[in-house]
Amino acid sequence: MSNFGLYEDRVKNFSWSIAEEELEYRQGNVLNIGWYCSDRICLKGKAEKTALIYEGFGGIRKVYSFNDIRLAGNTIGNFLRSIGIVNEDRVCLFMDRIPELYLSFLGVLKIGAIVQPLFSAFGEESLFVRLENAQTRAIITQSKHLSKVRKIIDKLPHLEFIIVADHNKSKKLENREMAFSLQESEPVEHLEIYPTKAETPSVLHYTSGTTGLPKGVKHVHYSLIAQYLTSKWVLDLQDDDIYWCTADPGWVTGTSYGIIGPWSLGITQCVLDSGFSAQAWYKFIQDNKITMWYSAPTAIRSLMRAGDEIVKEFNLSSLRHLASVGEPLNSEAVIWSMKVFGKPFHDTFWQTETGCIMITNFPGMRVKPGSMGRPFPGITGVVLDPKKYEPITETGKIGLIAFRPGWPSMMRGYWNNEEKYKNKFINGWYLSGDRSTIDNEGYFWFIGRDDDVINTGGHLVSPFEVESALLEHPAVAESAVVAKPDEINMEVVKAFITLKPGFTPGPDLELEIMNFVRKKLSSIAMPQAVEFMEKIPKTRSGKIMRRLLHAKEWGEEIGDISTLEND
Ligand code: 6R9
Repeated sequence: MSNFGLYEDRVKNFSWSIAEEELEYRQGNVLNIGWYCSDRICLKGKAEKTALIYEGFGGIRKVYSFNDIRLAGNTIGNFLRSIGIVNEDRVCLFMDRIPELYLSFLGVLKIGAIVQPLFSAFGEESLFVRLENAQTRAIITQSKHLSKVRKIIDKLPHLEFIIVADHNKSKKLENREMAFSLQESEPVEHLEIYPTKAETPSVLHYTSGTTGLPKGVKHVHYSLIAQYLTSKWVLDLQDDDIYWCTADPGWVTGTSYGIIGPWSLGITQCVLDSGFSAQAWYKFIQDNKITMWYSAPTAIRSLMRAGDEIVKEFNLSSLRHLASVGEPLNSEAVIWSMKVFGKPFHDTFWQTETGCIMITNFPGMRVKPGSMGRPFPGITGVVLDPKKYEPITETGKIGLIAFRPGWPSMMRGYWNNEEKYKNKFINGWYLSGDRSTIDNEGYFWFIGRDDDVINTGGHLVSPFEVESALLEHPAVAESAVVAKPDEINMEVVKAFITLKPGFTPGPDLELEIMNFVRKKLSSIAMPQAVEFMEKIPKTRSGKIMRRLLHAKEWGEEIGDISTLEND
């Protein structure tokens, strides 16, 4: 077989109608992701097949069949409808990775409302800007996260319903709060599915850019077509697989490939919601006989650091296929996985905006450690000259990764931000904002982002958002935030700060400032390092010169500083 195996055949004979036919979808018909992920699988004779295996803290384990998730989706959908939630209302899911999160996802979609999943680790400020931007009407959360919602509720007149999924009856609920218990509700056998069409909005994911507030990436139900086919062909999901996607649904990987892809294929999937440790992860794979594992480079690097010996304490022979996403997957990690698991992690490159995997090491194709692979069949991916915005034909030259729009799961817009959306396109290309080279066999080699966004452990953090949060601290006069190199997370957040008169730099203030950002935004966005400065370097027009600080952190050439403001 050639280096590319099945890949070239699939490229040659490709059409998205392959997925449409397999899903028995005809253009113009009703298309509802919630229905496809549960009701349809039951109708195909898999009602009793396990859909979800959940393990939480303290060894709690729950198992749901496809019929169980169908009923739960109906019950939640019915409840939301009963309180007045209608199609296209935004319903935020703000929960840890408990089963209710996954089941509510289906319920919201079934009634035609839009799901807005957010990390439960978010602090009140991160939560507020996203709920305000989306004008969210309802939020489903847990008691433990209620205090964060209560802090911002007065500033959110559109947020009419705060639904608590695990309410303890001895505690008093406040205005707009209500309890909803799935266990105590009568299961709803028949729910009228809202007749969503291909272009009806489905999921709203927030992602961070360099400037401005986070953007709401709008997806539609038609995204299913691409998420289904990429799950089948790239993640190689097969009927008897036990699949584990380690991503939180607050991140697009946790919805496209942690809910929609696998369930639309009728695959059994596992969720582990008990934090990270090499021991716990290997045990989870062993106990559940996981066959397909989709994870991220930071986790893989942490496992590498835990060492090879610990791997031998577990029986991981069930593993058949491995894949990774979110950050550059270094060649060492691929080589290590060959050594300890006997198979490589297959890198996949994509974005919240693309909704599905775009560039990948296709199963059967020769993996070149350190390369992201080649575009998924049907995807036209190129690197563009950064000045002319035309495809670079020379191999090995750095350009901007761009795609020809038109695949089913492409975002349909940024929520209420037409201008930012328009700026993502040029000469008929969608600009990813990343840089890469392409080698003589068409493999993409990631170089870096083309903006200042920080990718820490796979999470995108906007320097602007952290700078804004820092400015709210009483001691901070000015701040500039850049990425700092880190062995495990690749990048972490570093803040340069000038202080207001009367404040003295020191470790106590440093900790206080770090904690301040953690509470406001999240532990992910919290600066891992703080450096106090006399003056923040700025351009003559007053823009923070992050590039200069970044170069200093990474020991790189500083380049042109002619626009640097003088004293
Ligand atoms: C799915 C997801 C997108 C950004 C993307 C790029 C980085 C993703 C990558 C990768 C190198 C890979 N990224 N996959 N970098 N190699 N295989 O990650 O979505 O959170 O929107 O991030 O992540 O910079 O532009 P999102």
